[in-house]
Amino acid sequence: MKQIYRILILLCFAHSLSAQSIRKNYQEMTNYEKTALVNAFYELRNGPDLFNDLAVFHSQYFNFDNTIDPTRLDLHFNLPDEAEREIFLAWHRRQMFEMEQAVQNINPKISLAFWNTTNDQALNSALWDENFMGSFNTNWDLRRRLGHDGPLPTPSEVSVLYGISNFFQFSNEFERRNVHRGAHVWTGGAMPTPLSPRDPIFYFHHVYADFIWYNWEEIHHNSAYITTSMLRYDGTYVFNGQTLPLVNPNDITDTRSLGVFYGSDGLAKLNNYIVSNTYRPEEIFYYQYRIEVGNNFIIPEGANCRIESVNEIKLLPGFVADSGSKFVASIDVATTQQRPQNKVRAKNPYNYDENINTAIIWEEDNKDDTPIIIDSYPNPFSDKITIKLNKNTNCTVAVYNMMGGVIREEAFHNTNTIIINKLYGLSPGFYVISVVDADGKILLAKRVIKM
Ligand SMILES: [Cu+2]
Repeated sequence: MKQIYRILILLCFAHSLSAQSIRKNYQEMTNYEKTALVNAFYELRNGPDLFNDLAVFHSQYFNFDNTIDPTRLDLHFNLPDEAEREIFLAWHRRQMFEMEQAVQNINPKISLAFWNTTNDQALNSALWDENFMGSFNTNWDLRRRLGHDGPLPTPSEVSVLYGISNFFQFSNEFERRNVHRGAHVWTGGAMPTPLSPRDPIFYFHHVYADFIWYNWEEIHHNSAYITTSMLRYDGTYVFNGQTLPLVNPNDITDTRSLGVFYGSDGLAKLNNYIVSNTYRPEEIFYYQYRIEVGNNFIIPEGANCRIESVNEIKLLPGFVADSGSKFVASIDVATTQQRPQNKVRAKNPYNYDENINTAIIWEEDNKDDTPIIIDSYPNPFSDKITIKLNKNTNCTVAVYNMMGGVIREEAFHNTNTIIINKLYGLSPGFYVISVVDADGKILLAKRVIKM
């Protein structure tokens, strides 16, 4: 097979095309990137207002306890008992991507960035500078109360998450405890409410959550969902005259499928990726520190890719630019020198709605070790139902008909796999199964259908 490497190392000063992204800690952004991102956020609120649209959607589908309306889908807290509806990490990943695309439509040189909440906890952190995230508080009426209702997470709480090998268990612990919850309650104002996506800091927080998932997936390689579509990204939702595509959460468990990479501590590794120009006519990967490209990073014939750094780009074995592709690697000094003008930061307060701007009742961060359901199937069922738990447990399983009558009750001892057999005699229709542990705590209450 003949391969021709076309590599140009250029010095250049001005760009106008569009980007994919290398995301990083905001502390690794250049001044150019910081100002450009703030400008883009202000620009977005001039309409169509994606901040408000994402926030209102997020609040409308925030969470419905299955006792309120078991048929209604929602974004949060589906684990442990509704694993078949779980979408928390994937939905927020796609939400970050939607915001990043909107930002890049304004300025293709910039990406979203993250706030490492485990080591950046000072009230006077550069994060909250008037020139960075600070000005939004008054201009958009966010009513932050930094540090009031903390705490932020510790590094060891993140390590604990990396140590969990089961995906649903990881996701559940992540969502309910400090690593996710901390930034919401610590920031205050809109952030602990279902309208949290109104605050730009929400995106810095959820990009950090996405980075943690990205790292977890690099370790465990087993993120997987039961459902195959997601609210908003189900092929029917229209924003600004465009129907958003259907997204199977299993298709985005690797950020590369969205053209997204993460850099940290001065190094970004681009690998196992085929440039497709799916979202952008030219894919730009920008990171001001060292970029290493290789290990199956492929630019096929007809594809168009640019890699930019301020310091160093290293092409490693496994980097392929095919004949007929276009590839430019450039060391760009302009971005460090030119700070774009601050755009006018117009006041643009949200309508403050007491009903929605009420803090969520966040799950207590109790370190209990209650067993959780990691799978229950099939649903619909014909003759048996299997329920898998993350650990051995003593529990009681009951099957009810829709009138509340007990059809079956069975105790299980020291097992992590519960099989309820011989259900073929039941007439077709709806039933409810419950699993209650030895302390009387409900582990599962779920509506099932008999075929
Ligand atoms: Cu959320």
